Amino acid sequence: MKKIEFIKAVYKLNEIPVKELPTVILGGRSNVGKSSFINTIFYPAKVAKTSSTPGKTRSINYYLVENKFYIIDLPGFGFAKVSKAERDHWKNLIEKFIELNKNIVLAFHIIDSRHLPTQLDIEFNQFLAEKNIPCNIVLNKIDKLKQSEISKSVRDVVGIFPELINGENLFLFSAISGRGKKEIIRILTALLL
Ligand SMILES: Nc1nc2c(ncn2[C@@H]2O[C@H](COP(=O)(O)OP(=O)(O)O)[C@@H](O)[C@H]2O)c(=O)[nH]1
Ligand SMILES: [Mg+2]
Repeated sequence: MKKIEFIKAVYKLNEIPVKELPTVILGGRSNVGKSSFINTIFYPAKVAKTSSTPGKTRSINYYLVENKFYIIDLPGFGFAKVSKAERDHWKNLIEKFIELNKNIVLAFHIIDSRHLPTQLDIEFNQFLAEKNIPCNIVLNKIDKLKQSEISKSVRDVVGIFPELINGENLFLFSAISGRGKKEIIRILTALLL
């Protein structure tokens, strides 16, 4: 992956860029590591802003890769410290956006390997399945776990999402060690052909 450009931050559904290009979406809880994922995959370009303060990305961030496809960093869902009304607002916005966008070819759903998927993760996964959007689950922050804990995390997530097969639609990832980067790049490269 060479050329990536930040295109725009979208706050409302009528601000979506008009170019019809294949689109990859990136979803997950607030602070799970979506922006870090982009920076790791496209290193040395450091295009995405990361933050240790949860709940920062409040926009739909469009990146353009090699002028061929968009990759979109969605607002994080399920940050505990916001009101239910605000959580619902973001969940609705994300779902409407996905429904309106007919160019989505693939999703990466990022889940922190240290925690069980939440109800919102389950709902996001189901929503993508209903919309027939192929989804890869990325278990990240794997650098924080021992091997035995990694195995348990994989077992747990496969227990919740039985369609997952490690290495096929489930990937272990670390923005720190770069683990899993090759596999993700292989998937994205296929979109350039
Ligand atoms: N140890 C570790 N920390 C990570 C990893 N990915 C992200 N982080 C940290 O998690 C926090 C949130 O990351 P960010 O990418 O901003 O999350 P986002 O809200 O989902 O975009 C930051 O402090 C990152 O440095 C990872 O793979 N390993
Ligand atoms: Mg972010």
